[in-house]
Amino acid sequence: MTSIQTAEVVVTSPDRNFVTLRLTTEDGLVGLGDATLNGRELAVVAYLREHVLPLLIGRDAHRIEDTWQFLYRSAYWRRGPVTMAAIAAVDVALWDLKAQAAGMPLYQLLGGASRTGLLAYGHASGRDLPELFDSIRDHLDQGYQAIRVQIGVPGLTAVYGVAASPRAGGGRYDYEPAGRGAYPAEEDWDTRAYLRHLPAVFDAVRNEFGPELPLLHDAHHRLTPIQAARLGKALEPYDLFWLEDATPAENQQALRLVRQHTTTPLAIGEVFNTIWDYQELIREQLIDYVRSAVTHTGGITHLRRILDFAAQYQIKSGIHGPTDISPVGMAAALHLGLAIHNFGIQEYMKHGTRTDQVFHQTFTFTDGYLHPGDQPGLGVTLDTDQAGQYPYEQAYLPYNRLTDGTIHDW
Ligand code: CS2
Ligand code: MG
Repeated sequence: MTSIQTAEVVVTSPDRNFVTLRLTTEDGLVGLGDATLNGRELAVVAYLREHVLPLLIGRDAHRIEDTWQFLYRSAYWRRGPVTMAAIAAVDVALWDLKAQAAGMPLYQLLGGASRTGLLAYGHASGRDLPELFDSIRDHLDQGYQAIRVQIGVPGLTAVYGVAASPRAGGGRYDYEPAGRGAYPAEEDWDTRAYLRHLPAVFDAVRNEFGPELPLLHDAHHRLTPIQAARLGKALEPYDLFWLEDATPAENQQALRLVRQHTTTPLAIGEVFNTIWDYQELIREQLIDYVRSAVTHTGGITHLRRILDFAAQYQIKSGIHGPTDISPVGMAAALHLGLAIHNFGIQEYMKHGTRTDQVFHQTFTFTDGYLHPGDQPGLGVTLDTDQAGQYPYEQAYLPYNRLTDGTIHDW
C-alpha cells in the first residue's frame, strides 16, 4: 500500500451536506474519512484542500500516528471543531486503508470484537403526547430497544428534536435541523415552560410504555447548572438512561453542581473535539457517557484515547450518531464501539434514500443492535458519480432567542 497518491475532498448534498475525504494509494486502495461539520462544512473543506491535502501526497499511508501528530502539531494553532474534523477525516481514511491492506474489518485492528453487537437508540419525537406515543411505537416496531424522547413545549413554535410535521406513517425520523438557505432559522425558547412540562411527559411515557424501556433525553445545552440539577432530580422517578447536554460544559466545573443534586446519568460532549475538553469531566466523574463523534474528535486515534481515559473512571461511550454524521463517520463509530470495553450505547438516526445511493455501507441494524460488518476496512464505499448529482447547498443550524429576544443556546 505504502504511499498516498491522491487526496480529494468530495462535497455532496443528497439529503443533507456531507464532506468526505478520499485518499488513494499507489496500489489503488481507496480510504474514506468523514469531515462533515453541520453548518460549517466549507470551513473544513478549505482547511483540508488548502492546508492538509498537499502535505499528504507521498506520505506513507501506514504511518497513522505520525500523520496524526504531524497534522496536530505542525498546524501550530490547536484544537477546535474545524481542525479536529479535518484531522479526523485523514485519520479514519488511513485506518480504512490499513484495514483494507490487512484484509480485515477495521475493528479487528482495534483489538477485535468485545461484544456481539452495539445497542442503538433512536429518536422519537412529537409535538404533543399522541404524536410522541406514535413515534415511540414506530421506533419499537423498527426494532429499537432504547429511545430518545423529545417533545414540543406548550407556547413554543419549534423545539429541538421535534419534526415540524409528523411523518406519514412509519419510517425514519425525518428531523433535519440544518435548514437549507442563506441565513439560520430563529427559534424561540422558554426554560420555565420546558421545566414545568418535561416531568409530566416522562410520567406519561412510563405509564404508557412501562418501566423497562431505556429512555434518553437531550436538553441541548439550554439550562443553567441549577436548572439542569432541578431537571435531573425531577426526572429521577422515570429512570432515564441519560440526560444529555443538560448545561453548556465549556465550564466543566458547572457539572459539579448538577452532580451534587441528581443521580440521573449525564451525557456530554457532542460539541467537544479533544481530550482536553473532558479532563475535569472525566477525572471528577462528572459525566457517565462521552458523546463525541469520531468525525469531530480527531478520528479513531484520538477518540480512542478519550474513551480509554474515560474507562479508568467507569465512564462509557455514547458516540454521537445523527444524520449529520455521514455513513463513513457512522461506520468508524461502529468499528470503534465494537472493539472498546467501555461501550455504552450508539445513537442511530437512519440516513435517507439519496444518501444511501451515494454511500454504500455494509453495517447492519438488527433487533435494536448495530454491527459494522466484516468487509475489509470501514466497509463503506462512495459513489462519486452519484455524489456529483447532489451539489452543496448552504444550510445553517437554527439559533434560539428567549421570549424577551435575548440570544440563547440552541
Ligand atoms: C443532537 C444532534 O443527536 C443529538 O444528540 O444533539 O442532532 C445535533 O443537534 C446535531 O448534530 C447538530 O448538527
Ligand atoms: Mg445531542
